[in-house]
Amino acid sequence: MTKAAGCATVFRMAERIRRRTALALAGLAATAPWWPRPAFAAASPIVKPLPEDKFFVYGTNAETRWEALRGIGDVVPVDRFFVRDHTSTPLLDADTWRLQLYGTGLRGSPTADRPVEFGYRDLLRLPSRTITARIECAGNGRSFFTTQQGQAVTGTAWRLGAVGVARWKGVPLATVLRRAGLTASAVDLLPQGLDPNYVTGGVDLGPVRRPLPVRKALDDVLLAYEMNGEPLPPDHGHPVRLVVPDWIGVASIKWVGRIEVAASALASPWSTQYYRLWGPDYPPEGVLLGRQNTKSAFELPWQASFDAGREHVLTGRSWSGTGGLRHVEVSTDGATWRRATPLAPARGWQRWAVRWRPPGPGSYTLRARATDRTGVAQPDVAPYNTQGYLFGAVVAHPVTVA
Ligand SMILES: Nc1nc2c(c(=O)[nH]1)N[C@H]1C(S)=C(S)[C@@H](COP(=O)(O)O)O[C@H]1N2
Ligand SMILES: [Mo]
Repeated sequence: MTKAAGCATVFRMAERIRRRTALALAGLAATAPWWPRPAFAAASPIVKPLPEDKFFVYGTNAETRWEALRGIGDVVPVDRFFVRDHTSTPLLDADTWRLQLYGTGLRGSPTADRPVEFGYRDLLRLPSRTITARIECAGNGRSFFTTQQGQAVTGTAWRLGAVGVARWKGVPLATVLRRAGLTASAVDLLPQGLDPNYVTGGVDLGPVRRPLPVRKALDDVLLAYEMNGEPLPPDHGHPVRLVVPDWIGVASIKWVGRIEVAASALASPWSTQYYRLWGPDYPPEGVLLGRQNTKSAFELPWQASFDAGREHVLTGRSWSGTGGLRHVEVSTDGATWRRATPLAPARGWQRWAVRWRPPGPGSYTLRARATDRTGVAQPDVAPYNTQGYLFGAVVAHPVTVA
């Protein structure tokens, strides 16, 4: 297929999505506050089906069940990819969508009401890049602070399924920033979503937005318009989202509509109030989160049951935001560890397997522990923080043998 034909196909697919959702687009901003009004809030916060065999649903969020990844390659299909919405999935029209860039870090310091603009077709015409990258919520594993360490934390009580790997196609953010007139004095970006404002405790915090250092933006961040070979689905940011490899999920702003580019440091509630580490082990002002940590999970249901008297193959995955893994070990008796066999190739995360013949009927605890490229292994205990971010300790996975 020629490049132009490829674009046309993508565009036709996008067009089909657009027609299906056209009704939703009636009332776009009549009166404009300083941010664009939310285009539309769907009746259900998440648009795609969330069958019980693939997801746990918590309000506006849906967690992937790990057993739904068994036998699946590195790339997680959309039908089981986790969703984390602060409010609800908006249905946006790719034809009228605009990316607006403004701020003191761009040549001529364009203002928010006279921004530099790119349309969907403008992005499709720019040189594209395709990457396999993981998106993982900073709160993934949060429930284990409570169930494993007896600590109270705030936020969605995920197990380990707030993570997924996909093939993302789009335009490097660096390309768009340079075309928008990025200057050498730019330090921070503030990408923001077009989903409804996040309101909590009676306070309107505005659109979801979080500062991103220019250094990271120029390194490997993508403005993605395709996921696994299809136009981005509504729940994952249609028509365009950021993909910020190895960083906590909230950096990967979905439904991105505006990006402030500033010659000074930027902040938002997502960098001052949320997504910081607070607790007795941290300084009073907290620690700003950026990179993800190292985790491991078995491709098994919680409380999985196994037949006694025969050998089983346990499979799982390990991953790290610190740039690759050395090895993974598994323990089935709480005392001894053996190396898991890596399943090649590893893109986004490392799949692995170990054989297990349970010694007899009863309850067992399975554990998997990854060691990252720098030689740091997952610890037994995760350092406590009030909002339960970055649970990186080894998870005790209960199973029964009968
Ligand atoms: N605009 C916008 N972007 C967003 C969010 C959101 O609610 N609104 N959630 C963030 C969070 S906290 C995570 S973990 C990821 C989840 O991406 P996914 O829903 O595609 O899995 O999107 C991020 N981007
Ligand atoms: Mo998240």
